[in-house]
Amino acid sequence: MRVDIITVVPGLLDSPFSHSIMKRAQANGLLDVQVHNLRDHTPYKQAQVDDYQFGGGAGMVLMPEPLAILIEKLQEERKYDEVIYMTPDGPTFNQKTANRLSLLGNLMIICGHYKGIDDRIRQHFVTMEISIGDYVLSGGELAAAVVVDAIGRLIPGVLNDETSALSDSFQDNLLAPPVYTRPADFRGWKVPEILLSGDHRKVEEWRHEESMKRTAERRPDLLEGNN
Ligand code: 6GU
Repeated sequence: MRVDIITVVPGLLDSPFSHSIMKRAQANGLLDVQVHNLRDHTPYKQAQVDDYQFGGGAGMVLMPEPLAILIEKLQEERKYDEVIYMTPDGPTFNQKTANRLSLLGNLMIICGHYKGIDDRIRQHFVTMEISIGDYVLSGGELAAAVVVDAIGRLIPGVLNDETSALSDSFQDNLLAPPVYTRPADFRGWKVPEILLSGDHRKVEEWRHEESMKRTAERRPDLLEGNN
């Protein structure tokens, strides 16, 4: 999967894809994340990319021209399955959306800053909008990192143990069960006996029950199928 991210703060995206699973996905050629600095593509002097909003009011807006120039330059190089705008007023991101996007080939992600981007870019280029929750971040970059991480780990071949994404919380609208590792007795706090039994069928039954219990306690909305 190829992901092109447009931002005015590229430094915010230096690290998120340089470690752990995202690093390995890129090293293995399964994921290619390219970050583009909008300022490198503006036709305006002093690398201007934003301006005051028409009608007045506080806060700058990313101008349409630099965005259109960069978007069209990228679109000349490849066809994008989605042109995504990160915005708190978009539909909330969830595992179902992550699953769908993980099967696509080329994604473009536009990060807004300040008050956002000129609405004409949303109307004429953007095919999909994403929010990561009901709170406001100072820009779309951290949200884009969240989305690319959630999608990237789902790309076939990225995780070592292919089944491990299947047992994630939310994959079946259930939260994951508790997990334990050595020692079996830590300060007198014991691991549930069944996990030490070696009876895989019993273990799976136990895990399923714990998932149900956890979900009922913490996220009853998931059991009601409201997500
Ligand atoms: Cl995608 N962008 C910004 N700026 N704030 C957010 C968000 C996105 N999702 C939640 N809050």
